[in-house]
Amino acid sequence: MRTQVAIIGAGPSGLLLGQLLAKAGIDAIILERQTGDYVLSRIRAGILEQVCIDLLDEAGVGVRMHREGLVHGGFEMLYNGQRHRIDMKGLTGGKNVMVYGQTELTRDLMEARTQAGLPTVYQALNVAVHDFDTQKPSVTYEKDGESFKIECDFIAGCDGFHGVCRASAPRSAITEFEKVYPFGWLGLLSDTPPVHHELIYVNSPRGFALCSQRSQTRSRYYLQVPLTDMIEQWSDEAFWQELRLRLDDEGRARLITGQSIEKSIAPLRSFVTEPMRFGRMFLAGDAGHIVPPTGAKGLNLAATDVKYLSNAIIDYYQESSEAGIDSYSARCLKRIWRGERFSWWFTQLMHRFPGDDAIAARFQQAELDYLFNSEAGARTIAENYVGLPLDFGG
Ligand code: RFL
Ligand code: PHB
Repeated sequence: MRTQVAIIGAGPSGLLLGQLLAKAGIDAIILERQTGDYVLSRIRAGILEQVCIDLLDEAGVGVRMHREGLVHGGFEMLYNGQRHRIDMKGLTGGKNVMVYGQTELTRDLMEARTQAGLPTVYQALNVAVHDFDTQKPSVTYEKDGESFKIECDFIAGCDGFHGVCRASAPRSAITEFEKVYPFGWLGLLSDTPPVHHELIYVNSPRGFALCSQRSQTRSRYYLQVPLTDMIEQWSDEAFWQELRLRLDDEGRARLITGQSIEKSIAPLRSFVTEPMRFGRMFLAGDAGHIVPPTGAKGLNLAATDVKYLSNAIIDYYQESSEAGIDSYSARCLKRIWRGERFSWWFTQLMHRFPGDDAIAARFQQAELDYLFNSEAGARTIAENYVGLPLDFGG
């Protein structure tokens, strides 16, 4: 088999890349280890930046998103029993974000791929990448007990944090930066109306909580929990009880609880790989970097990696130019580090850290006080939350 671009991973990064390349008439095959249903069952991101919305439109998969997604112009922060609204739209000259679940976005991309008759191999096992330091890379895999080889011009590693592509890069050529946080997020999805029409980020003495949503009838809530907690310890009732304790009176009065549809614990990590290109293999999305979810940046950074990569590959074929390929890694990393910094900062601000002393609590309090009472402070958080434009300066 031969293709121009072998894409490893059919998460949002791989599927979006496949779509953008197909629009430009470039062939790609996607190899995915799991089944399509499994990919759709992972409940993850919920917030799309404008840049990401624009990319989905460009890929031709934005129709349902615009119909069903909820546009948000602000969010609330709850601290010390008081709520403070960050007026994103007002503070950024009219920018919003969109509430639209990663599951839905992935489903839209999958359907567009199927409709266009583009090839995706699900349950591709033992995927291995070869010779990406030459002009003739290839990928091998097994499916239903048979072995296959794909020859290609480029390999796109869109295979997430536990994928094979980053792991196959020569150790001497790679630098990894990592910070693991001493807690996780316990998430619960339920078919209940959200407690508030906008998101609420909560810093309470019992730890962080987040009230998010997927629609006007579906809620997504998170609680900061110790890393040692097991999901079996958290009945739905225990979750709701703990959430109530972290909310304010208004939140407690309005909270509607119900049976969970999904419940899981995710660890929090900041992680960056440098570089993101190894010869003819590129990393994109979670394969190259992870942020703690507090800033809602992971999927958005993945989408912009994919945009830079698709432009670079299109320029290679259409303009015979390698300039985009050569600058891919540096271009992505500049944006990624900005997202990493914000996500780390917002995580530090909103969580209770084990072993924190009295002075750490006062620093947090003073910083929140600054954000709530200074327009410059509020604008800093708003500007970062709505995200950078695709071609940001500085
Ligand atoms: P994915 O989604 O992990 O997809 C990678 C795919 O590659 C496959 N794969 C392989 N296939 C073949 N062979 C192999 N050897 C393979 N190894 C792996 C996997 O099965 C998988 O299908 O990475 P991708 O596409 O880069 O997408 C990244 C996003 O999923 C991620 O950044 C976001 O979910 C992060 N995130 C959020 N991002 C936002 O922008 N806004 C949010 O509001 C937000 N909330 C979140 C989040 C992530 C969370 N968790 C669980 C970490 C909330 C949470 C709780
Ligand atoms: C979500 O809805 O899953 C979500 C929203 C905002 C975040 C993280 C996760 O910061």
